[in-house]
Order: sequence, then structure tokens, then C-alpha cells
Amino acid sequence: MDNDQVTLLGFWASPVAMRVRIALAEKGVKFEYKEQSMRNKSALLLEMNPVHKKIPVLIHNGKPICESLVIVQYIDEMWKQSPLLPSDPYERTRSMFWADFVDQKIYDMKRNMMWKTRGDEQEAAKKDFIDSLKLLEVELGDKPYFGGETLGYVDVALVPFYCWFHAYETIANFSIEARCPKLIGWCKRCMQKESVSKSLADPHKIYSYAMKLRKIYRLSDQSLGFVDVANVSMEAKCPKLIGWRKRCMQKESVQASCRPPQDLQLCDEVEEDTSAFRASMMFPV
Ligand SMILES: N[C@@H](CCC(=O)N[C@@H](CS)C(=O)NCC(=O)O)C(=O)O
Repeated sequence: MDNDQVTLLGFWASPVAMRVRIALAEKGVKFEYKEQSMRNKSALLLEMNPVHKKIPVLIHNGKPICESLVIVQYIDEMWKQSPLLPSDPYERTRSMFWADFVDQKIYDMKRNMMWKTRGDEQEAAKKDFIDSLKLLEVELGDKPYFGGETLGYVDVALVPFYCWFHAYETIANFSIEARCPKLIGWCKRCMQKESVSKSLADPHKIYSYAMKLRKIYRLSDQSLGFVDVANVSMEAKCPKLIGWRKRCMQKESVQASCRPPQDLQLCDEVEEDTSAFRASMMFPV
């Protein structure tokens, strides 16, 4: 294990990359860090994560592991000291459920709250965000950490977002601490651990980065988006995949579970602008 070659491809402001840093620090694993550009993806990143082309990627002895939660699980299984996931199957699955909740509700929602510029949309996103944090507070209960007495998988999944809170609060004009004091208490407790404090970015740097991103987002608001360009021929682009789809559709189990094409025609008549809708229904299986 001493000869292990561990490399992390990351980006300084990425909460999902911070998860990996924390997990490695908790385990005391030495690693080489390679900062990646999000605009000009390096050949190494494209080679190591050809599917999503995203960071973080952990390269362990030449083998790439992608997706932050998968990476943290891998680290936990590979380096057994200071376990992050419980060994009990039920508790383990429960941790995975809440980590997935963080991905769906905190990571994904951050996009809405930060980049939507209209008042109503932002208010709705803020409410959703606080509601999700409150659910997490309930899950934390009276424990010092989600993992119990020690930092665990859910702690690692959630705590990186703490360094984004200042940006959310300033941009969306609300106080997370006023609404979720217990959760902020937990954030501060986590920050007392070196594995966490050394892995998180400076909240003020994150804020100015977020402001720059908002400017870019506002600009792209005025140009062509996905909905405008969705009216493409999937068959021309992906003939093999369409062949597979047709093969699947010959199976009764699939046919019975999918909307027939005439339904889509009906949708065409009902909806004037169906380009995005049609694209999303193109692969009903
Ligand atoms: N679900 C992925 C999310 C990875 C992700 O979205 N990474 C962002 C940085 S935070 C990225 O690489 N973005 C570049 C892009 O979307 O092209 C994970 O947990 O690893």
C-alpha cells in the first residue's frame, strides 16, 4: 500500500472534489493533486473519464474511478482505517440514501438557486433548499456527526457545501443559520477537523467565482439553449442505439410499459412547441 500511486483530478471550487480530498485525508492517504480546467478539459481528464468528462476522478495505480460518491466508497473499501460507511447492511444503505439525497437536493438545487435570476424561481429554489436542509437536520438528530460519534459517509458528502453557503446567502439574500442553526453547528464541528478545514475552499473566493458564473449564465440566457436545438434526428446521430431501441420494442414487456409512437403524434397536435418534449421521449425504454 505504501507504493500506491494516488492522483486526484479536481477543481478548487468543486464540492464534489472536496469530498474526495476529505476522504483521503481521513484515511491518511497521500496523493498527487492535479487541478483541472473546466473550460479546456485536459487530455488526461478525457482519457480517465470518457463517459462524463467531469471531475473528480481518482486514479489509483493507473486505474480511474469516477463519480465522487463512488470514489469515497472506493476509498473506504480500499483503505480500511477510520471507516466512513457502517458495516451493518441496513445502516450502510441508509447512509447511501442520504448521500444520494445530498446529490439530488443540495448539489442539483444549488444550480437553481444560484443561477436562476428571476424572483419567483429563486424564492421557490430557496424554499426547497431550506426544506432539504431541515430534513437533513432531522436525520442528524442529536448525534455529533451523521456518522455518529465520528465523521462518516454522509458528513463527507454534505460538508463541502458549507463553503458555498456564504455565496448562496449573499446572492439569494437569506440566512441559513437563522433557519437551520443545528446544521450550522454541525458544519462548525466538522470544520474543527483538519481533514475538512484543509479540504474546503475559502467562502469569499467561492463567492466571487459564483458571481462570475452568474454573469456567464445571464449571457447564455439570451442565446440559443437546449430546447432550441433539441429537434435533431437521433437515428442519424446514433443508428446503433436506435436499432437497440427497436429490438427492445419487439419485446412484449417493453411494449406494454412504453407509450406507443402514436401518443407522441397526439402530443404533437396538442403541443405547438414539442421539440424538447419529443427529444425527451425518443428513448422510452
Ligand atoms: N455526480 C458527479 C458530478 C461531477 C460534476 O458535476 N463535476 C463538475 C465540477 S463540480 C464538472 O466536472 N463539470 C464540468 C462539466 O460539466 O463539463 C460527481 O459527484 O462526481
